[in-house]
Amino acid sequence: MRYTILNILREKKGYVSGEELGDMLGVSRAAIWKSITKLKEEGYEINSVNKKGYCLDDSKDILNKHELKYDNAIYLKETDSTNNECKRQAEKGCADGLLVVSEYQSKGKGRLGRAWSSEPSAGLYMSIVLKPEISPSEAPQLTLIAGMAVTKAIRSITGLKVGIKWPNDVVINGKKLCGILTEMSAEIDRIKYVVTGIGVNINNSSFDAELKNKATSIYIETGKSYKRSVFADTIVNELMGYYDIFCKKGFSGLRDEYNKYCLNKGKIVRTTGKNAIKGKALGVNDRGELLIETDTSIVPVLSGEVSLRLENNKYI
Ligand code: BT5
Repeated sequence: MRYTILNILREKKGYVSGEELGDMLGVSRAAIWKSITKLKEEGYEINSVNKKGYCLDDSKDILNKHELKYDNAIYLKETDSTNNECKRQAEKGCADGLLVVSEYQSKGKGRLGRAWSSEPSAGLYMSIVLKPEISPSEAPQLTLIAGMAVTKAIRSITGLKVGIKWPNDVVINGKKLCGILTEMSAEIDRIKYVVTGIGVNINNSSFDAELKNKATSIYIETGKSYKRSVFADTIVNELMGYYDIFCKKGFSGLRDEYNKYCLNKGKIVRTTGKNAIKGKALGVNDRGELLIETDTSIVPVLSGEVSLRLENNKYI
């Protein structure tokens, strides 16, 4: 009942008396008061004024199952990692498209054993279970698709001109706003499931010394707070739209759009590690590999680290 009350207060955008709410729902004013108290405990800001009734301040960023429009979602107050929770759900046989969103991650993960800093209630931590009929070697393409979904969502919600640093970072002004981690469970030639995890810095007002120079948030870039639920729903909708195209046509159907978002394209990049190469990035091919034009040839890079040289000669 409390969410019906919440929806009414949201629609009315002003004071609604306890009596009116009681009449609408066929319950006593005391029952309304109880539900309002519960909503306040969940973090909603509801003003109660004698003789006027209740009024919702709808600007607050509250994340819970009710705030998520996407049907197949699990919301957790805390988990080790939303990727891990998705894997546990997938092992229990959950459906394709299950979304897990959490307020906080105690062991948020990046790639290669790195950590993802997960400030409680500031960032968005979400993962989705996908069961595409593709070969394991194509799974990294889902990371690219998730990057496109996040980029499109952030651009449409905030107007910020974010882009993708191949393969998995969504960045602006040389700083990282979002990271994506795709993991899979597979047999030699068949995927059992893929988990794509997305972390977006939304309302973080600062970062610790280690991240300060390389991380940013939507709040830092715009000066405005946003609702994480809006980002979660928009990202998952964009992602499912791209996923549909991907399942029908493969990554080749999305390559041109990816290249429009890809900040590496046309820039000098260098790979790291053994046999590192340096050259001009030409964008990605139909398999999602980054093509790098060196002095002698064009080399497709499958995955891994690629630094990108910005106009100020700095690498990110
Ligand atoms: C990533 O790894 O960027 C993938 C991050 C995926 C996080 C999501 S959150 C939901 C889901 N559940 C998880 O447990 N993970 C996923 P990588 O490219 O390896 O980058 C990791 C590096 O980014 C770290 O070593 C830091 O330098 C930096 N970093 C850590 N936390 C950050 C943050 N909040 N914002 C920006 N940069 C961060």
